[in-house]
Amino acid sequence: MPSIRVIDSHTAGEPTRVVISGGPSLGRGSLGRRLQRLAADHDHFRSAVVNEPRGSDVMVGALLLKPSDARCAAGVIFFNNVGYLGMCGHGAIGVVATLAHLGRIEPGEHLIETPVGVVRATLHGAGKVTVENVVSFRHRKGVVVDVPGFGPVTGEIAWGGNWFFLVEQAPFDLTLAHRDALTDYAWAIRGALRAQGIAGPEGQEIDHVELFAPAASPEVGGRNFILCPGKAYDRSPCGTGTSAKLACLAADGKLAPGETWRQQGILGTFFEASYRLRNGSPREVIPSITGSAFITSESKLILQPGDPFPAGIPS
Ligand code: PYC
Repeated sequence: MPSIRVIDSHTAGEPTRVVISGGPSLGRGSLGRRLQRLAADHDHFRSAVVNEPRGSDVMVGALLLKPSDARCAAGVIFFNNVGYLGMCGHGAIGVVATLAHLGRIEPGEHLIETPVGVVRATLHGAGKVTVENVVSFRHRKGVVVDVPGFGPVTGEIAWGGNWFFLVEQAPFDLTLAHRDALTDYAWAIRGALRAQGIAGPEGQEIDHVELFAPAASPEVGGRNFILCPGKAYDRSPCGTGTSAKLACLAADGKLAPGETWRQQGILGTFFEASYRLRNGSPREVIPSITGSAFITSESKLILQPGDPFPAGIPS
């Protein structure tokens, strides 16, 4: 009977399920190549791990793999209820905390290989981790999308390891009480971006929408609400979304290299973030995101013969 060993954690409220054994054999090669094989030949595995009845829409999966780059402590492919993520900030923090929980790494610096590049992670201890993310940049600003039911909405398109449409204001307060209205609004924006052909520089779909509200106190940079591609909202301030925000702030000269930005998420939890320049120009930044992950369970997922949902219930 196939069984899959997993360790669950949450980072600032957002869950990560790390698969430590029982994953499909993906052969050798870059993580990008192995991600293609996972998606093409084993997508049922993704769905079995994160979708109901074993998971939920909000769960982000992280398949631990042998890295192709020998400098790295681990390779990882992130996935969610509908597909695959290039990078995942809260997930990377969860992976590092999980490797520490397993006794595979000690506090200090470690490299983690992802399909979109190698990221540097520093384990400070007690689940607190800083992830130096992939190069992030703003692609366009002042982009107007006509959103059915809401009218024109202006935003920025930025890459932070995933593609984001960042909107400075929302017609509802960014509080948990408004999560359904915020979800509907962000989902309408996402649909309008797609329908109007607004995409990344090589036609990439903008599949994350990030809404902002002004900071409630001077030590907070801002509060956000992020809708992920499978219509689940990020419970954390979102590592890649915070990276995309840093890229926009840097491009506008609103945050200096090394300066701290405290990003608050919809649950009120924080990531601390800063950036360094990649090539001396604020057009490309290397963000660092610090947050804490907490282990919530160690378990074995079972795919029993006769189970009508061995591949989960598609989201
Ligand atoms: O933290 O980067 C992140 C993330 C992406 C999707 C959910 N969380």
